[in-house]
Amino acid sequence: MFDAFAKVVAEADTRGAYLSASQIDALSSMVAEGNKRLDTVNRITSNSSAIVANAARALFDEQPQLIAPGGNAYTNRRMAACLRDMEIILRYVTYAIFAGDASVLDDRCLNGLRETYLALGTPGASVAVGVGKMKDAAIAIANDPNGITRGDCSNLMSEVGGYFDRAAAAVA
Ligand code: PEB
Repeated sequence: MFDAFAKVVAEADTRGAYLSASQIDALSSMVAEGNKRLDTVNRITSNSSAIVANAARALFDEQPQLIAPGGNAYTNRRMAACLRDMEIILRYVTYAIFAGDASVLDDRCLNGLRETYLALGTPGASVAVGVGKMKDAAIAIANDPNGITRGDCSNLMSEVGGYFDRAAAAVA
């Protein structure tokens, strides 16, 4: 598991090189913009229940077969497992945002997840749709200019979107 700093150090070390000026510049701007990152993690974390519940509702509206008898989220046990899975994925996305690196998401959440869903008979494509809905909600909440110092968060929001896309692509 890496964060953005450890990733750069590991990369330089495999080359036996000092950190390059561009690597230092990139990390120095990450530090300078760090409050945006922490605010983003904080906003997503404190709205996580709503993000998960609304995404699941929207998914089941679009794909009612999931909650019909015989569906993959039918019965409270499967519904609970489904909500729990979405919560786990969102939690790892917040870790990746915090670390500025996807490796924690890859190694601890996404690795083998497609195979798990295949084995369970859970439709990965539907999970991916749910993740996409969490992405939209998370970005809307994180990027809301109200109640916070205003600034340009476009790079950070595309980074955030990238983590959700990565999760969706891993199971689709
Ligand atoms: C992954 N999900 C399920 C299981 C596992 C995961 C390992 C099997 C064990 C169990 O049932 O608890 N666990 C989960 C995860 C990590 C982990 C992400 C990462 C670290 O450790 N059903 C639907 C939707 C979808 C869904 C499409 C969006 O209709 C999910 C939610 N996951 C779902 C369901 C089950 C499951 C298990 C329904 C239960 C499947 C079953 O028992 O039939």
